[in-house]
Amino acid sequence: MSTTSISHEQNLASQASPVYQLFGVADVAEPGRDHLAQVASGALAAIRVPELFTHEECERIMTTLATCPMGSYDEQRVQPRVPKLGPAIYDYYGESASGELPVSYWEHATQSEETRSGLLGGEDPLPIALSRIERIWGNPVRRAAVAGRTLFAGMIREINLGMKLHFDDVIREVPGLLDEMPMCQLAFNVHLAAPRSGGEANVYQRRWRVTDELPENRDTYGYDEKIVLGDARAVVRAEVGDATFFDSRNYHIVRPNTSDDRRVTMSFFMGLTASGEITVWS
Ligand SMILES: O=C(O)CCC(=O)C(=O)O
Ligand SMILES: [Fe+2]
Repeated sequence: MSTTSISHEQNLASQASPVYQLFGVADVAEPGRDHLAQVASGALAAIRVPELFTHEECERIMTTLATCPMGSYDEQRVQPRVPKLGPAIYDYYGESASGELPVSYWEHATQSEETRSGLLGGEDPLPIALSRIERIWGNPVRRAAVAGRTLFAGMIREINLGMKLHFDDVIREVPGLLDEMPMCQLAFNVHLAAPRSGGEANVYQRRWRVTDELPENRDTYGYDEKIVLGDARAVVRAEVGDATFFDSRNYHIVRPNTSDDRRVTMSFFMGLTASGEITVWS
């Protein structure tokens, strides 16, 4: 466990040239491009934007969601089970190595798009999130594509039992799949329902390295927590309506929800492209 009390801005160098840790979590009520740039460049572990969605918007989505059946990630692969609405590229990794997504992805995408687009009292919460991110970024934010076809984005996910230590990096997981290669991948989660205790995301200052694939370091779809022992850790808590952004290529874990409340997010990845635009997908 990292219990360091070192200030992220403190010079930690034991030699003449200065070194700064720069792995804090910033709460930003009025976010701008620079905050996202700091996360993307590794100068911040995460940012939390309080109430990107209003409580009323979250409640309306949660009410409609109660009427929608949820699927889950492949339960052979992802345990404990994570209920979700909408396909993730991750669901099709094994089948997308050829640079295409299978027909079943597109079918699932079309169905889920219909459900998601009515979640906010008949309105679609995704374009609302995208326009709010666009305001922060100051450049277009649009959906990512594969062979010219728009990908699904805006998965609704309920992680009550936690998620194992893992990273998300589409260019490492399915090289060449996206039409436009992102230079950096951020995880976006807006919290539609938040637990009173537990459910924090922990982000580690640690990217994938090849020795992580040794069998003793793997834990089914995730990785053994011993690989991040000694790495700086940032704890990301969120309340209803808050949006969190972190570099998903850093290892992260979601701790179990220890309350009776639900932990529901609308989630997608954001790719920062060379043109300065952001593309999103789930
Ligand atoms: O729910 C969260 O806080 C993070 C989940 C996650 O693993 C991700 O968004 O990549
Ligand atoms: Fe993740």
